[in-house]
Amino acid sequence: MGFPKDFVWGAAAASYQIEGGATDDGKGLSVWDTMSRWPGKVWEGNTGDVACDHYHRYEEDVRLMSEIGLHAYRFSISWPRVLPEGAGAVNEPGLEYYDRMLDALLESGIQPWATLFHWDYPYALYCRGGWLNRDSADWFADYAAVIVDRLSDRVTHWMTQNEPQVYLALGHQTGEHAPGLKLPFSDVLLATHHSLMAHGKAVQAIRARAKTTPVVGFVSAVGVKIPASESADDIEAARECMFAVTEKHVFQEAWFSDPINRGVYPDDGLALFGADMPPIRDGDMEIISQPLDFYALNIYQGQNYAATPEGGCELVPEADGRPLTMMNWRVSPEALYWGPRFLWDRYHVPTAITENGMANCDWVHLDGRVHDPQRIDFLKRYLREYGRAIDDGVEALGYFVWSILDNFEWAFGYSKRFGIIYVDFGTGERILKDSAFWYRAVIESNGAALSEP
Ligand code: GCO
Repeated sequence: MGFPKDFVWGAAAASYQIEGGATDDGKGLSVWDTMSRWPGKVWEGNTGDVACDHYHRYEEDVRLMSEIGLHAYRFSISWPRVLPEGAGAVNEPGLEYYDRMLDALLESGIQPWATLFHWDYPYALYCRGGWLNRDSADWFADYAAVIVDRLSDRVTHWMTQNEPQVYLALGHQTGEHAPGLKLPFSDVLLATHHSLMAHGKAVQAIRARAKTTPVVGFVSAVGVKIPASESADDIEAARECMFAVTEKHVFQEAWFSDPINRGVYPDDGLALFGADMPPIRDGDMEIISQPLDFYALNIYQGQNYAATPEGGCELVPEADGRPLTMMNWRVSPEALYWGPRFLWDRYHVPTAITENGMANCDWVHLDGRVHDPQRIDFLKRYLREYGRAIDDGVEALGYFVWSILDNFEWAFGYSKRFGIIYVDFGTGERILKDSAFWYRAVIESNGAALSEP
């Protein structure tokens, strides 16, 4: 299996999920700070107030990353930590925190991959209409400029937004995620349009201001449609389904990937959404479709699709008792072949897997260790499939396990453990899980260890 020589092996996390320090040193509130306090929104009323306390323990965490041998660490910046009101005055201590964290990474030879926005939207901007306000695209670009001016001497790899599908569909349509809104679909489409424009304007800001040549990507939550067999008919059916827009929500790949990579909204979606579509002004689509250096894929699972006799595609009924993770997500390794493959075939933009992993039933065993054989098996199966995609010509920059640490899993609070490092949320103690040691061997061998049974 040929992982390229310069393939980047990393792990990922996001600000609200690990930092804590929710009101420290002048940080403003995010919509997750506020919504996590609403009764019944998050499991057992958990909040990110302390989380992994990474804000105070980042040095220890960087040491652990270095023990695992990570080449790179994907993190996100808390927008309200840097701009407490979302726009305007800069909170210098917030920037100093990211300075210190980056310096620690670089001293350990770990390359930072920075995500500008991973869902902790400034509450003050939400009060000004948030993503419904057309100015939100400029607010984001201005924030991007502050970050790039300060950090781009040390950061080269940038991602604008993480999975806007999720905060738009779950945060603005179903209300499960912050800001907890249940808006009419026309408003969801309007917010989505502004969020896409924010992405494009941030790419422009990064390219215009970066002090070192930037490598820029957009992070998509990819629901993969896996061909039920490798017959040409099933492959083409799954491909068609993967990019079809057939339902009235925005959690559909092509609704983002076509505007971003091709500068157009897909025709089937436009026809289906009809009068709910917001007005699109001249120049908007050009802003959205800034050329990218990579398309970043968060892939956890896929479903099998087969060709129908009429030439369409259909979901293959799922087997009872199929393997599921603690999120009840399918163990479906081929998603890491077909997801990158279909996206590469369609857009020819290099891929990176910026999240992949599983919630496991982890605890500290009697011997004081955390044994997580399911996670090792899961990651091995998925990584073999990404290796196969690379062998078949998909260009690939790197792979990031989600997550470096157990953390605040949004509406599920601390009830789900995704880390390769165990965190005791009472004491803050960290323990490397077996999967962390296994991953070290994978990294050291540049993937050769994946062939071991
Ligand atoms: C996402 C987010 C992460 C999650 C992870 C597990 O993909 O939903 O980027 O923040 O924690 O994916 O659900």
